[in-house]
Amino acid sequence: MSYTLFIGNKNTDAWSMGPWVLMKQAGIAFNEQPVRSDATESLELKKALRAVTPLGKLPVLVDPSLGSNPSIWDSLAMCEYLAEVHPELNLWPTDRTARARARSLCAEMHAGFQEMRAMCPMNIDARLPSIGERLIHKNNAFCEDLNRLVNMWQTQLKLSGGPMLFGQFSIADAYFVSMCMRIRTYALPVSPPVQAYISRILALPSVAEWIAKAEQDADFFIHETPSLQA
Ligand SMILES: N[C@@H](CCC(=O)N[C@@H](CS)C(=O)NCC(=O)O)C(=O)O
Repeated sequence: MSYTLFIGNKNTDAWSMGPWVLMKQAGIAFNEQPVRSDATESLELKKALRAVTPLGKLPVLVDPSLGSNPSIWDSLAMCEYLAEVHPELNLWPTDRTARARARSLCAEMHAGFQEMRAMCPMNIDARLPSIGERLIHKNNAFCEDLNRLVNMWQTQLKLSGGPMLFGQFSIADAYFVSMCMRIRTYALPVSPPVQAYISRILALPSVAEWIAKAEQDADFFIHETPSLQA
């Protein structure tokens, strides 16, 4: 029996994109169970998800080999779990120092970048440069998030020599993929090395596949988008 990954809408569900890209890119087979993200408040989403997690948030990874409690209901927890179950895939960097840094970066993403997340929700098939420009000029907290992201990636690419954050593709790249999508949608200004990194991420087969499906699967909801309501 293989994994099942519950995910949201491919155009907008940033948290689902990371584990999906990680599994695809690493060649880990899984069944995909889409749950519409516009049903966040409805019973339908809660019913579909309650069977696998009481929290009702996406994504959820189900591994039947775990027996009667087969769910992992947080994106970082599932990345850690997959790295543990598939050590041969080197999903984290093999070097201990690099691995400690990679974990720190992912933890920072998991808990931080609140303003950027709130003001620039992932919306893959849209192009919203005027919103990006307004945020750059009017929102200091947003600019701090963006600067931190750019500095973090630039420093890390310099340390590893690229092409990915830690040399080879790792959980860290999968974890930041939704930030690459936001930078594209809102045309956010980034340095040339960071722009080149984003282009390499977008060219990964797994990312290209998600984007192509997101463009077919598009829907977007203004109530989820504070920056569009001004
Ligand atoms: N920290 C969680 C975040 C999960 C999350 O907030 N998922 C959103 C979808 S992007 C969700 O399910 N929202 C619905 C809700 O909050 O009820 C993770 O890393 O998996």
